Amino acid sequence: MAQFQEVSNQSSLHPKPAGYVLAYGTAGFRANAKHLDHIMFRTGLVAALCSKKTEATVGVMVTASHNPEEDNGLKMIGPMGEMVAPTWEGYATLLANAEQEDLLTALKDILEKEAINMSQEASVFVGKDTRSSSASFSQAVMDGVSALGGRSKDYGLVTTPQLHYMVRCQNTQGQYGEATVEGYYKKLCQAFIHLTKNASNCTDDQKHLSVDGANGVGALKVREMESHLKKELHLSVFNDGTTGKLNHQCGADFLKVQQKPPTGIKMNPGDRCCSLDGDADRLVYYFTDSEGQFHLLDGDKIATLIIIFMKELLTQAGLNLNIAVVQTAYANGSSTRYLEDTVKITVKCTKTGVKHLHRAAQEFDIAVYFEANGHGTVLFSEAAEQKIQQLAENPSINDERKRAALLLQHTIDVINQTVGDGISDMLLIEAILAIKSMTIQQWDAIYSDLPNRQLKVKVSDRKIIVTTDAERRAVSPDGLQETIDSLVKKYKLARAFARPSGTENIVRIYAEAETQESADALAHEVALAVYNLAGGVGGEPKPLH
Ligand code: NG1
Ligand code: ZN
Repeated sequence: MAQFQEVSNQSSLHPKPAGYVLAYGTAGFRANAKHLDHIMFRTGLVAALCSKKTEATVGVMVTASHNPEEDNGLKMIGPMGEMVAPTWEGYATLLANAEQEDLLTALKDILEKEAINMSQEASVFVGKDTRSSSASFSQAVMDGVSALGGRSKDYGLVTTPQLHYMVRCQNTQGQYGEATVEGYYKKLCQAFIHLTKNASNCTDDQKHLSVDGANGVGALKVREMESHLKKELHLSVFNDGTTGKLNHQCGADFLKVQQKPPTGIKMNPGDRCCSLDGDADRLVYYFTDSEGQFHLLDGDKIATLIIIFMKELLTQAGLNLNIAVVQTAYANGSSTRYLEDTVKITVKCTKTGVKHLHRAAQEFDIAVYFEANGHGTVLFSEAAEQKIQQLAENPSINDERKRAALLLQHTIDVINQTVGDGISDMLLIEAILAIKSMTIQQWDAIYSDLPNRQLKVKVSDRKIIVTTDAERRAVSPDGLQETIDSLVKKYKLARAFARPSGTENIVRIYAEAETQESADALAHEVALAVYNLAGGVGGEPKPLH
């Protein structure tokens, strides 16, 4: 076939370094940019096949999110704007690792397995972040698509969630919105303006928000969006990439891990601030108090604020829907306790990785899912959306129910349901705070986080650690869980677990306890147990104090 000749010719321009192996992980491919050209081209091939198979547009976003500027990677997007199914992740890994001379055979294997009709058209949306390597990489993806006769649409610089949104809009024939960046701003900002229209006496001060753009694409997009907000929200963008380095001492991941403010931002005590990450799919909020103490409002606090708001609206609307919060083992114990005991809401815990949360959230009428690191969104079932719409259009309901139904409708529109979206989440939070006349301090005070600590341990093979119960318990190696259990017993309000990372070659340790000293000591003791029982390499973990 002529197409195979084309693949062969083109792939020699994107050669694979012999022996180089990389798997499509929790968040797609991610590695130092110098190894990735062939992976970009080959994922272009996979995306074209996926599009032919599903007879729909799919997407490829070139980004390494919160990783350093020197890294890059990509994420594939399925027809409804979701992350692609595991089968396609597997094919991406297969093609990425096929040696140059085996590429065509590997490709034909996939064609056969999936019974793909090669005369079917392929359409792939491509986007990129601001990394210096991203321009040539997105071209390499498009080369892969065209080698199989597919068409690409190059969205250029966009956030990851914006590209997810475009794919969903395209495949729903515009029902979800218009598949342009302008269409995205219009939908979200109009919903934001509707939501805040009746917010009682919101002062200019309350309308002001400082945004740390992580020196990435989010900063550019927040700026682009601002005019659509019609002065209903005043955004000061810091770390916009003009001087600073991507994700360097700034961005959501830096804040969550370091528990301190980013550099490059002007913060007065009490100012409401937020940070996006390098591709703007994560968001965290923060402020410093009058004593100079830093307060971080992470994904757990965001989920709590949103679910309280949703629950209140549903009660006012008189709608009885099945709602929940979905978290991972990293969710602060205080948040889980507060949600279950005080808000009285179902809390589900899944494995780490957004695709697990997303899938779990689909089981409810409305579910708010967030990783503690600030990646998350809200999902509405079709039935829930319909009930809300019917209610909003019902002429015989009272004003309170009507108002609540309308607010729920606008809430649906401000949210990007395809994937966690830092910019959309930011608009939703700003709207909730305005509607509830709530300050960031009041939001922070809803519950107090338990002190916690995360550590990394290097081991020779992290797969030795096998977990169960949403990664909260280790079933192997022998004796590890028993050791962790006995260590946890030594401290008050304590919890700890160890799990192999899906994105780095390390084991992650998490511990929380009543005091920071206890959390630190427990994390260190668990790290030591992992080091000793699971084949630690390098120096033994040192105590933190
Ligand atoms: P791993 O490396 O599997 O822990 C990390 C994050 C995840 C998720 C992925 C993808 C933590 C503890 N883990 O996964 O939440 O965001 O990266 O980016 O933050
Ligand atoms: Zn990201």
